[in-house]
Amino acid sequence: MKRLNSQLQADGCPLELILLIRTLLAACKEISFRVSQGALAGVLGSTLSENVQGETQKKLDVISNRIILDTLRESGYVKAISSEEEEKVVGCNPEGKYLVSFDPLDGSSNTEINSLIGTIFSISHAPQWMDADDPAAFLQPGSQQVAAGYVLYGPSTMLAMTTGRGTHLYTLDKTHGGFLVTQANIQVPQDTAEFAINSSNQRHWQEPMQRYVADLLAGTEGPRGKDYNMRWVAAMVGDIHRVLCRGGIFAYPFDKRNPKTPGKLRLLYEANPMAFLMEQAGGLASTGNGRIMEIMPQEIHQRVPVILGSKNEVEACLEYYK
Ligand code: FDP
Repeated sequence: MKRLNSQLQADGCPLELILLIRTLLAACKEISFRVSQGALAGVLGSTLSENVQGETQKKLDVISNRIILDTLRESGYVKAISSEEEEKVVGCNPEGKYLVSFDPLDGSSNTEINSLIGTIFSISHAPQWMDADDPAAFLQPGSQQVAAGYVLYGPSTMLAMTTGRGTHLYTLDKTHGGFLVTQANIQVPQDTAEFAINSSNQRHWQEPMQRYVADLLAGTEGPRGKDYNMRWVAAMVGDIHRVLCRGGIFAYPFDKRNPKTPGKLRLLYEANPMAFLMEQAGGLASTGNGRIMEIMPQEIHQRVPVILGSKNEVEACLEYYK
């Protein structure tokens, strides 16, 4: 099986980006180990603090954030970091070529039940004329990403990653500590009969999403003419991994509750990297009103509505928004 390095070289990745990715993945391997220790290492449960999003931080959120921050800061490849768990941009090496955004532990409420969690990351070029701690450097559309992916801490530790030449799946071989390509150029099936959405928020959705999901639920008797199944891991990494592997549509749509947060998921370190992976695998990623990767961010913790997955199903959903 092909090793990570060979795949990145085959995809034409510059050396410094390869080194940065390997550094980031070294941090993820450490997180994978800590996560697998669970209660034995006393890492489960919550801290007494909240992050900038007003969410109670789990111990593993804090530990994972610290591992990635320290590893990237020491590497010298990174100019600045934006993390879900850091209110402000963290300036690193002023000469660093890259910006890294990440959610250190997505779906962290799943730690309590030993279920799927993961790290999501996005890498872009750092504008050289800006100060290392200038948040404006991160206000680039997702189409500017040079690499994006997630590491899923499940029964196997898996990596899904793209550098713009297809999306590849890797599995961590713990016998030698390397990621091996286990599925190159994965393609999301264009059609599906599976959807993922938190239905408890239904009353807060806009009318197009209400109609779309009602039609899915109507099954063979409804306008879509087939029965759909619903799956919800409650960790975006887990739900997106399923959609990548066997198709589906995942939505965390526009939510009318708070006009300042029209969606739950964060653009820089959740929506953009997942959109890049999905598009590189032949799928689509939209807010309902446009391509996610074309959004010009206004601030680093911006939230956006997300609809992504199998091409034909996302297109069918977007018809309701026209
Ligand atoms: P979590 O807050 O547990 O980190 O990132 C937000 C996220 O998980 C996503 O991974 C997940 O899809 C979503 O929130 C689930 O939230 P709800 O249970 O509120 O729907």
